[in-house]
Amino acid sequence: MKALGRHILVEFLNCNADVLNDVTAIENAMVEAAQVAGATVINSTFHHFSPYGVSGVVVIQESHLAIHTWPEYRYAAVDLFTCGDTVDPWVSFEHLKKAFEASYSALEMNRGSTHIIKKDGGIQVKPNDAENYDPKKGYKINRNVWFTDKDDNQALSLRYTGDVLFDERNEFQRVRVLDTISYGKMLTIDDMVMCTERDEYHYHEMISHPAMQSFESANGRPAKNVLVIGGGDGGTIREICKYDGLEKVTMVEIDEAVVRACKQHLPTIASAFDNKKVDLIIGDGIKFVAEATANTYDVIIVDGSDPAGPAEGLFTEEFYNNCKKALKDNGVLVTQGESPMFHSETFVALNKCLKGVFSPAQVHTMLFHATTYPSGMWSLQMAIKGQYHPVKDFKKDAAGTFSTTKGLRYYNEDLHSAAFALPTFVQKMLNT
Ligand code: SPD
Repeated sequence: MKALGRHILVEFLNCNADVLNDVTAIENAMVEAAQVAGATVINSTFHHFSPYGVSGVVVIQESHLAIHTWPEYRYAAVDLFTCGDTVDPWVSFEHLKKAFEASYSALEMNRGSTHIIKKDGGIQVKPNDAENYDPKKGYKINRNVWFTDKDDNQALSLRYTGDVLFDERNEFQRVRVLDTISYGKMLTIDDMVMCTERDEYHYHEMISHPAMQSFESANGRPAKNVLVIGGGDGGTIREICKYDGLEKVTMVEIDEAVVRACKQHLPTIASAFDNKKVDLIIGDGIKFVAEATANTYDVIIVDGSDPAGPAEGLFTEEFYNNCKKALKDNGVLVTQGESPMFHSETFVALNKCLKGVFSPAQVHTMLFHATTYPSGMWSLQMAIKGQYHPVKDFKKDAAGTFSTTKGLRYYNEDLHSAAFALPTFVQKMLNT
């Protein structure tokens, strides 16, 4: 039978009474229950009643999860409602059963059976997107599913088709590839956008070329030996392999699932893994740098995720001290620096950390447009193990020829210098 939604009504019995009276534990359990089932959480609100009991609801893109608890009876009434076929409410049920240490009885109902109700039967629903509406067939895309990259107060959402092309959890993180409506396929890690087909070149060109061009300007020769930490989607090594003078690029990615997902679903980004100059190491980049031979690399690029999970160690003084050691004299380091608007504390802390490891005069901040990262304003930090200045000493002509002949789409010789020009509020944040 076809229906608009699946509704599971659950009686959780003999639960852990303490858990049922703990509003934070219940909210966490309900949000996790939504996430493990693959739902996109929009919001949650929970309330503790005096002396006992908690009520709350988690609103998900695919509908909702709701609960009321009676700790004194060790009982919780739960309903799990999902629309579409991307989320299985029984996965949420299993999660909650464990969290409440409960026995149960449960009933599943199909809601809105399409034997009974008909689309467009009464009120005329106006299409909000004419291209997606066919008066005979209805909407071409009838799932309104959104992916949201957020912290507690800010978010960026992208609508996707509901198709999850890749979804794996491992000891490090959750890796997904989603099919977005306007940005092509998108790689996410732990519910954060890493890259999309449509705008990935902003990030990958900017994390690669200012550093590579600065190295060449400073040393009068192209970078030959490059190290990339992270970057498992392959976009950064794709850009580095555009340099004819390159001899070797070593890439150390901790999670082979990222490489596998991107080779399979994002081949235009993961296009350089077969290049003979690429040495891919699946391993811990932090350890790799700690053990690296001193004075080895011309350029080091830290293309990590945000500072949660395995990327946390990429934001420490120890890590950058090791990077500095592994760099040759006059070598260039660049690292993704988070956002002055979305992650302002990390942005400032990383800049301060690098200024301590190198010196304030050797650290330079760039901004660029990251249209699919929250706030859209993203930074890169460059540190130079030498006296070269990436704007004052920059050889513009060589960069211009390179960006034109290689068909770059974001980076060019003017943008190189412009990227280092910071808005006043950012200068103030960094005391520059
Ligand atoms: N918030 C996103 C920061 C992501 C940085 N790394 C992206 C990986 C692209 N190669």
